Amino acid sequence: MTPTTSPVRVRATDATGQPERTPQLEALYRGFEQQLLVPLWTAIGELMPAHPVSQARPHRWRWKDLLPMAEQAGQLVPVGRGGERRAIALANPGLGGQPFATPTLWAAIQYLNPQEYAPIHRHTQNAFRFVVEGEGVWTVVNGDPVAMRRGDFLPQAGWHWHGHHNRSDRAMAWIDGLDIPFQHYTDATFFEFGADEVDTREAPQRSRSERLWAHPGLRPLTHLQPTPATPLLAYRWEHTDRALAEQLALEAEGYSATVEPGHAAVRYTNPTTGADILPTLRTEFHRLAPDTATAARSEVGSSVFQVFDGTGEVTVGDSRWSVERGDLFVVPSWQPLAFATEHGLDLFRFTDAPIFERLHLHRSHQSPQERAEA
Ligand code: GTQ
Ligand code: FE2
Repeated sequence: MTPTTSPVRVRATDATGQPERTPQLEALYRGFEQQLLVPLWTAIGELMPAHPVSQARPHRWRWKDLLPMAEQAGQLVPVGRGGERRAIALANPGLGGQPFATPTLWAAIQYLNPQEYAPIHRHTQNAFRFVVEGEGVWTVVNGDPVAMRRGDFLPQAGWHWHGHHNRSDRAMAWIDGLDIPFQHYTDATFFEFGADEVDTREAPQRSRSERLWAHPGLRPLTHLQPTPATPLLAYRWEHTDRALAEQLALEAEGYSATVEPGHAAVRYTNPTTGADILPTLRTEFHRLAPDTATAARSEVGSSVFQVFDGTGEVTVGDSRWSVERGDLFVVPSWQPLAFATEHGLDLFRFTDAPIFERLHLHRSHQSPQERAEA
């Protein structure tokens, strides 16, 4: 084939790699737009930064602002079929008003009045509840009623039927964590309605799942197949609390049992695999002893924390907040996170780390700098 144009000398680009905007180039760019095309050289800075730069921003929500609004919703908004849940989601200020705490994680406060039901449904989204105060609600997962009390962590795998029932004469609030944003972006979601009422004629303190699985290190021989989500539906506060107290006690006795000085931590795991409780969600509990400061750490993937007890200072990137019981805050991908506490701090954490680990995209970095000032 004979070339119809003679070879051109491409003009030099500027410091950001952009060619000089000649009239011909402007016409080409308009053509790209009309044909729905985008050249890499104008987009590469945002698409391929040197390290993760999240649209999500560090943000803190105070429990003392959230809880009264949930109570008001309890007065004004019924729970029933269609709306499904009286759950109010944290909307990250960097994510355009969507009800997403981070690009992958949903975090909400849910509220049930005395004797109220949240009807049964199921969805592919993985979920859990964590209780910072109160009791009296049973969450019924595939027909197994699970009591919810302060400090309990209650995972609930995708596609399991579930509804909630407040059997007490006091309202109860708790937090929900789900992978709603991740499944939304990736078009992976399915949903089905179940029964309108939640059967809690039987409402034991211990669920059937705990009777089968909550015996440390003991696997029922009837259940030797690994399952992708944990079969244990409640991780009770007494166990979490004791595990953390013992880590700190061992450290004080001269055995190094903490992740760093004064910082005890546990991960909730699936007893059939030892891995994370749910395929897309990691959950942990961290306890900082009084007068502890942690080193700044960055990680690929995002986290949501809820303060369970105590007070302290949290630094996430350029943000710094004082936090107290019930407060929630988000840590976007690769933003350095550090804590300092004078009186001690108990923190519940959930993250999307299993997604990144499975895809071999996980990285972390501990800042070589001094620990934060206590
Ligand atoms: O309790 O089943 O916060 O399906 C969001 C979606 C809670 C729940 C949420 C849900 C639920
Ligand atoms: Fe649900």
